[in-house]
Amino acid sequence: MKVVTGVVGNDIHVVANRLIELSLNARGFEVFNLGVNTYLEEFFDAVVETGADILLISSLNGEAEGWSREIKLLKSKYKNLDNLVMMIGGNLVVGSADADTIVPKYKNYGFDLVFHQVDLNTGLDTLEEFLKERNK
Ligand code: B12
Repeated sequence: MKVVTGVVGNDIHVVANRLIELSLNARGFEVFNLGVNTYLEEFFDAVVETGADILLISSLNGEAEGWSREIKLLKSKYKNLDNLVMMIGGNLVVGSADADTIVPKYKNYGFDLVFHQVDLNTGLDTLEEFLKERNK
């Protein structure tokens, strides 16, 4: 399956992004890594261009919260994205807040899978379970 990934907004934390690419490759996904400093339009354009099944967004400095509010509106401008699996993780707020507050908020923004301060392998295991259930 194809995954588009990258770090949203003006966020330059690159280490997790590289690990995500390597880990997805090791699990057999085809990865299109847009890297750091990526804007939402660029993510959706890349999904359309590559025919990706999954969009995996990272945020380390927390600015995803601002950007994510625009997702529903932006996504509605693209065709054929109904089956796209939307996943996000990293530090999903500026400052601190617990996952019980953050996860429902991001689900409401349109994400299927949300991981606030969860390690990458746990997140990718959950993604694989999610895909297995969905394809039953
Ligand atoms: C190194 C670092 C930097 C370097 C980045 C160098 C580079 N080019 O990558 C420099 C010094 C440039 C930097 C700058 C800044 N930083 Co900085 N930085 C860090 C630091 C120390 C380590 C980050 C790192 O690389 N970790 C190693 C990787 C492997 O771990 P990770 O990032 O945590 O990623 C794991 C998980 O988050 C998870 N994950 C990540 N994405 C996803 C996605 C999914 C789907 C899943 C499941 C999991 C997942 O998987 C990874 C592996 O398990 C952290 C603090 C810390 N100890 O984590 C702060 C930190 C991320 N930085 C922070 C901040 C605030 C900044 C600045 C705004 C500081 C400033 N005032 O200028 C700037 C931001 C610049 C910008 N435009 O983005 C904050 C963010 C806080 C927040 N969200 O509220 C942190 C947490 C420090 C802190 N405690 O305040 N930073």
